[in-house]
Order: sequence, then structure tokens, then C-alpha cells
Amino acid sequence: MVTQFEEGITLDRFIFETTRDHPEATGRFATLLQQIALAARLISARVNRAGLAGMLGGTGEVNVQGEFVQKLDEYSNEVLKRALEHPGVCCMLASEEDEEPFIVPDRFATGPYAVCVDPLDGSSNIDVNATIGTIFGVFKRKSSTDVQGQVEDLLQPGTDLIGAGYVIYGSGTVFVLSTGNGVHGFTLDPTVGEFFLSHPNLRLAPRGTIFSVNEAYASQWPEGIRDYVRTLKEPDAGMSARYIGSLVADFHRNLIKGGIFLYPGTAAKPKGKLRLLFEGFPLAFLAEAAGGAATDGRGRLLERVPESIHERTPLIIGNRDDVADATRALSPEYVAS
Ligand code: P6P
Repeated sequence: MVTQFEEGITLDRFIFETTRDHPEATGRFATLLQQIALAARLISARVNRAGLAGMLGGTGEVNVQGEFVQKLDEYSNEVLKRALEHPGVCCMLASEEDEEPFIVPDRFATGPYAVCVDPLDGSSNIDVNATIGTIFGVFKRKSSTDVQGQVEDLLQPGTDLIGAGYVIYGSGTVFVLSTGNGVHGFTLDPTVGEFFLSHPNLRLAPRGTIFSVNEAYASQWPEGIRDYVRTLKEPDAGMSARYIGSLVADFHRNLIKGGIFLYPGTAAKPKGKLRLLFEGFPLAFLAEAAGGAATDGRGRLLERVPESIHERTPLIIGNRDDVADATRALSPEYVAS
């Protein structure tokens, strides 16, 4: 009987084989991705036992976003810091959970990469057992490796990302990754603690048949978005509405099945709710690597340069032609890249 190892390509083997030919491959990018995968396995194990391990509910604290911190948020955040600070591959980690970036201590500060992360996106769904996930992006640092990481290492245009991905904790745990050459999914086999390639070369067709948006805010949307969503609900539009309320889960479904996700700004919150660095950039990198697109309602999201690490952004992301239609509803001059 052929073992799964012989049949399956492990995440470690995939990372090694796809990074070894990288021009400046030193193995450190591979190590960084493997450390994120280690953190993912630890978070997955804890998420799957949350109800039993007393890990449900909040810590009683409020984070920089003004959101109640869930125990699993705090755990996930700590696991990622510990996994990334030791191997000398990461100089700093900006987290949605922390006001200031975590600067790796001196002894490991030479790491050539800076990481932005939403440790546990959708955490408001934890107590109802809905799908949640970890979202991350990787930049090459701009500051000298002779000094500690600087915030400038993170305030880079999204087009400077060298890799991005997410880990979704649902009926299974799936690690979705792109280093710019396609998007690939790996499913965790918890019996051996290994991720195996399960979704090679995920692609987004020009158009999809699902739209994801919280219509409770429709009265606050710009007119253009209201008109656009109305067209999606016409009898001959052939669309279905799906909204989980966990970005990573809505994005993953749309990536697999085809679909567009919208979180527009409103008059009260023109920049919307989602974070540019921790959610928008990584998912936009993946969407484009799969043949899709992502905008902020005006232009290509990855061309934005964050002014602060907690900057928010409207988000329209998914199949390229659907994203173009939705964006032109707000900005008629938009041209898909
Ligand atoms: P709303 C979860 O809190 C989150 O940040 C995203 O994961 C999700 O897409 C969004 O907020 C849901 O926001 O306003 O629809 O509840």
C-alpha cells in the first residue's frame, strides 16, 4: 500500500522545492514559512479543543482595534511571535492585536523579513464554532540587518510583498500559500501533524456566482455599491449570497468556488472596517496570484502604501471582472490591471 507520504507532497517539501531556486535563496524564507506552519499546527490544535481547554470567551481586554480580545486571539498572537522570533529570519512582526509592532530582540534582529499578521481573523465567531483563520504577509525588510527592524519595513506597498497566505481552521485545517507563483492549498493530517498538498494551483475565473457582503449596512453604502449589489439580485444574474462574517472563511469559499467579497466604506466610516496590512494586502496578493483582483473601490489595492500599520481600507476582492464591475460602480475610471 502506498503511504500518504509517497503519494502526498508535504508543505515542507513544497516550500523547499519552490524556494531553493529563488535568486537570493538562503533557506531563510523557507524556514520562515515552516515556522508559520508550526504556529498554525499549534493554533489548530488549540482551536479544535477550545471548548474543552477553557479557551472560549474573552480575556476581558480590548485591543487596539477596540475589539474584545478572545482568549484564542491572545494565544494565537503569542504562538506566532515565539515561532518567528527565534530562527533569525524575521526582524519584526506587526499584529492586528498589538498597537506597536513586535521587534525581535537584538540577538535575532538580523532577520531579513518583516511579517504582518491577523493572528485569528473572525474571532467573534469562536464561541459559535464558525470557521476562523490566521492571515499573514511577508515583506523583505528595507532597513539594514545591522539594526533592529524598523516600522518602515512594514509600511511598504502591497506590491512589495514576497509571499502571503492564510490558515483556515474549519472542518479541516488548510494552509493556503503563494510566493508569487500560483496559489496552493495544503490540508493538515492531524494524525501525523503534517500538511499535504490538497489544492494545487487554485485559480479564479474571470467571473463567479457568489457574492459576500453584509447587507445590514446597505443604507450606509455609497449609492454606486447599492446599485451594483441590486444588479446581483436580479433574477437572471445567476448569483447566490453567502456571508459567514469571517473574512478568511468568506475569501476561502470564494477562492475555491468563485465569488466576490465586498466590505465597502460608509459615510460614517469611509475606510470601512477591514485592515489594509493584516487582511487586505495578504488576501489581495493571493487573489491576484490566482488570476483575480482586489481594490479599495478606487484602484488596485496592492498599489496602496500604508501610512500606519493599523490603517483600514474598503475591500472589493475576488473574480477579476466582477471586481472591475463593482469598482467601476464607485469609480467609473477604474481599469482592471
Ligand atoms: P461585520 C471579523 O470580525 C471581521 O474582521 C472579518 O473577519 C469579517 O469579514 C468582518 O469583520 C465582519 O464584519 O461588520 O459584517 O460583522
